[in-house]
Amino acid sequence: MEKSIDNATLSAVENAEISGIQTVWDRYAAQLPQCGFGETGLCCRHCMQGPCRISPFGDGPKAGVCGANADVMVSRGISRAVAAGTASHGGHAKHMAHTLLKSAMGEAPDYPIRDEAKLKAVANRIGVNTNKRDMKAIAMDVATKALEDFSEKDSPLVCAATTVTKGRVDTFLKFGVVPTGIDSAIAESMHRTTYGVDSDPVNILLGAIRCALADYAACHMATDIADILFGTPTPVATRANLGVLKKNAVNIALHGHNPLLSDIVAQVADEKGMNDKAKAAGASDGINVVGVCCTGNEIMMRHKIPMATSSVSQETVILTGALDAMVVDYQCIMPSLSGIGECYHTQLITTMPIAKIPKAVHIEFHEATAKESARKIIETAIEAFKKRDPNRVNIPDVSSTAFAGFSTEAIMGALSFVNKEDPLKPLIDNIVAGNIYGVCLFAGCNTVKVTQDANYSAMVKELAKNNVLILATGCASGAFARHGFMTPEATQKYAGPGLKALLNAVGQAAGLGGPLPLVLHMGSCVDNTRAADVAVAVANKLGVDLHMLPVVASAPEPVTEKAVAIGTWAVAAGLPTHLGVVPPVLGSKVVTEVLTSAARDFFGGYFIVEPDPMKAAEKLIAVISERRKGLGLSA
Ligand code: NFS
Ligand code: SF4
Repeated sequence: MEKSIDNATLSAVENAEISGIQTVWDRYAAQLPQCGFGETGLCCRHCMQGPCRISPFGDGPKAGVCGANADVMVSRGISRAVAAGTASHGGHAKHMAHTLLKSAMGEAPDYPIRDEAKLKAVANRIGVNTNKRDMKAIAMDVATKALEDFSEKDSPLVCAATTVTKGRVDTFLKFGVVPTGIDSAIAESMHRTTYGVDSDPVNILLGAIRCALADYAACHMATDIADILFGTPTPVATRANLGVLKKNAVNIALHGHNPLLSDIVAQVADEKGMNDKAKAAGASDGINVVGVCCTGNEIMMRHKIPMATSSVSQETVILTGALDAMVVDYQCIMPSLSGIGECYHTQLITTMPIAKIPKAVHIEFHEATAKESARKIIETAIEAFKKRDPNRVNIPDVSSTAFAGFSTEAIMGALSFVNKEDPLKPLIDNIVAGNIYGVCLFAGCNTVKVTQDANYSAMVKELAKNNVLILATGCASGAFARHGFMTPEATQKYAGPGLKALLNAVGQAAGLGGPLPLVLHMGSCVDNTRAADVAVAVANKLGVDLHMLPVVASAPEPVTEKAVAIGTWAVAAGLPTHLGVVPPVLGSKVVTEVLTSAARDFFGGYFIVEPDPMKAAEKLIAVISERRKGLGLSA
């Protein structure tokens, strides 16, 4: 199998091979064949009588020592993955909410309220009085309400209940999956999946859905507060891929997730004093900040910072020999980075107390002194730059233009150029007329198990040709950005006639002088809720619920437990959700059946597992067609 279809990735990996450096692909090869028990979800280590395993082929024992059968093992495993994903997004969101609170109390001077309109909108939505109150008072109440969403309450989470359709709330109530606390939902999932608690696979899966809805609340909160503190994204043009590194600059990559770190480093990197220091060290182009993974998406949208790469190819940024510091916060950061950094002059800098990596320099990041920490980080990068070996610099000359920053507000803003009074009308009219056949949200990671970007690239072309409007978040955004799919040229090249006409009309009306890009970059993984917001607005306007819309989701190359949590809430939200990698559930007929079929009777959404990208696109188009028929539209 080819490692990637991205020439920059391939060139960097070749550098690694020449230098005898192991990358993620070598370590994957060393793991093969991977364990069939684990791959099918049929191993359990939840107690010390284990490990227990059940053969997926039906030979050998049919249950673990305690009697847990295949269905119990698999459902518990997937439920714990959802809980871990929710804990990740929850941790991120809580960090944001604490910072908003500190900002309101005057304890985080580097985090002013940047978007007062968003603050007011969120406040009004969650029931905080905004009438004649000052911003800090409103922010204090918003942060407090957000933090209350973490522990158990006697009411549904405000961040979820106020952002979905009435129909969804009713469905969630009917099946008893309304979470009443983000942290308590995670705790409950851990409890019910531990030794000797829940042994009913369907009940366990309903628990997983409840937890996934807590994940949705956390994601929505993280996005809302990021916009309040750093500004709601608006479309910007920037570039993506390893070619954005500069030979004559101090190159700093910001990798991880939370804009609390990356946004401040991006701001400080613009300071004249910092750039003068870099120049004094011999970097004639000053400081060049680039992004990796989701925090890269955050600063791409808000600061036009170019995206170096994402996800599975994160090591390649170091392999260019031109990266002076890799600065990380948390999540999706391979521990291998420190070893690879050591093969070069690259300084790995950890910043969060919960995410240290041996041999990295740890510069702890505190909200109270954020810019001070950011300066220290940049100075450390400048020191590392002095040790760079110019002979080992090999930056692939590969990068693409990428338009980013299509927040819900930005999309509505663009549509309002077409119809000021009723911005959704042009979108809905075009869906009804069939010019827009449906909508697909691409999300999730790149995985070593699939040729990097191959699924994204094949699927987007097929869907766009069939007039499906494409939205993207997370490392899906990264993939599309690197391959030039986030450009007006891609619209001209790949969009079907109806889609092209709409993207053109909106782009022209918005004064872009051309069409909107083929793929609309909606942000990081927590920003999947931005896409959900658009779907909810359309559903409300049409007076239908989400499970009736011709809207689908796809994670063609998923990796993380966060992706499992997001996929699960997408299904609960009523979306047919494609996965391009088989999750560890095949060991249980019951779980496989519930996730791919029965879930539909409960929530309208379900998983479509299809590793072949062309077949996956066909299946999604068929689903869209079916839903159009359901709404009485041309199919
Ligand atoms: Ni989402 Fe984003 Fe990327 Fe996957 Fe990781 S960075 S939060 S989990 S790998 S898309
Ligand atoms: Fe084995 Fe049951 Fe313990 Fe799991 S919980 S390790 S199946 S005995």
